[in-house]
Amino acid sequence: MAEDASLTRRGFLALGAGLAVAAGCRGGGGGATAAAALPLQPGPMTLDLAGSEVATWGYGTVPGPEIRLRAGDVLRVRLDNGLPEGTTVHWHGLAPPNAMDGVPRVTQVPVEPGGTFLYEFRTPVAGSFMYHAHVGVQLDRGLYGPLVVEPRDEPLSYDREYVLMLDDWADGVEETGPHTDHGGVPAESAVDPGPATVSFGGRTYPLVLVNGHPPDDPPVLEGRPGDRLRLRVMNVAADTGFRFAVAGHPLTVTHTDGMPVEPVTVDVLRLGMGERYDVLVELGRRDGAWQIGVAPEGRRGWGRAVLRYTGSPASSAPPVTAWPAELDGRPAEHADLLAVEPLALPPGRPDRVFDLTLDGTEIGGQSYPDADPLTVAEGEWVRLVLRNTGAKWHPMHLHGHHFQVLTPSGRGPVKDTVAVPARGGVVTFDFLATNPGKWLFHCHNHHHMEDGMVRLVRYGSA
Ligand SMILES: [Cu+2]
Repeated sequence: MAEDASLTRRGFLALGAGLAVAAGCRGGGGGATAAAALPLQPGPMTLDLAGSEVATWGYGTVPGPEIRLRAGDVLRVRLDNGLPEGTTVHWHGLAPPNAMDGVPRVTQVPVEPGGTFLYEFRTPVAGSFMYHAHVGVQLDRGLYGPLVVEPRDEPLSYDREYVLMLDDWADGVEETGPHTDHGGVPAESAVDPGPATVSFGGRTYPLVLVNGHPPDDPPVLEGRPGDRLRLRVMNVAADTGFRFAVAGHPLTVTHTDGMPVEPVTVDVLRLGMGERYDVLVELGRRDGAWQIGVAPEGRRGWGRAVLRYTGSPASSAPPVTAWPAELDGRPAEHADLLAVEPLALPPGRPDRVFDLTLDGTEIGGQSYPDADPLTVAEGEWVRLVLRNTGAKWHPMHLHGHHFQVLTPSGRGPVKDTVAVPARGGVVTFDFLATNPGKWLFHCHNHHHMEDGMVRLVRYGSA
């Protein structure tokens, strides 16, 4: 069971500004003030998957230590590379100065084994973010963690908060295939989603982990009757989109990719890789333990956590594969979501439009690094139209910017990663070119990215 998976709201306030705390991760971990650099130490480690030890790479725990700041604070992290190869850290969803973006060979030279690098930049925008390694296949191991920037004045009221990182996992269990008994769901009871109508990838991932835990050893979220919980749900998987629902409890979406939206209540979230949703969950006047189901899109497998009302017996746990009916219920669609703080777009039309077809792992007919940069000018209003002609969904992520998804309301959600549906799906978004540099625009399917599904957005002196 997960130890100390939450902090109460009061706990946050007591910690004050500028503290990094380890919450929702495995095996504790220390805190450090932001004034001193927080050490982040990637290296080989073992991860206990429900009693089965596997070798992996991580930042000491999986997920790595939570980094928590307040808006306007300076993030100061010293990367001490304990890996046998070069590495970098990317601050997914933040818009740092280009040199701090952590993209190897684009914004920095990878930090060599034994080397050190200081990441240091101000974090003016609040939200739920992630950090992860951005070299080769490192992200596919345990090299990721949550990064939360709290607003100076929190407009939401809630009693407890939990971060839930959803991951597809193969490290140390690959060779056993999907019928593993490594803390996963036994083959005979494996959850089969049926035909693959939605698919974000095609590799084999025997396990789905929630905060580093397989379904046989789920993290437990505690709450008292009447409590309001805030969940920050993050998909850090390499190759898997997920549906996420809590049995018996609707989800009120308050943020997409960290940016506020008008609250809307749904049954289920659908998260492509790199996407995050903040939701509020109202605990009723009841008790018991309720399944939090994490269903991979279009493939076998299953992840879960458990919501337990305080005082309910520890033995009250839902069966491992209990399927919340809400997983088949009403999802949050882009058209449902209204930005609270839309981009400050000028009147008129975009200064520049890129109309890009996603075909296989090409963007606009090109494959990185043999690809032209998308060159814009500083200050421009830029529009990207993405047309997916392939059979896989692609969660497209833009570094260094927040963009606004075009919806009929004219107030679509502000995001940094957006899933473009397969077989003719079209997504259009706008951003303001106010952060000069060389910025990656890529599919957050790790394998697609490695296969060249990347373009650069370039402006300024970069
Ligand atoms: Cu993709």
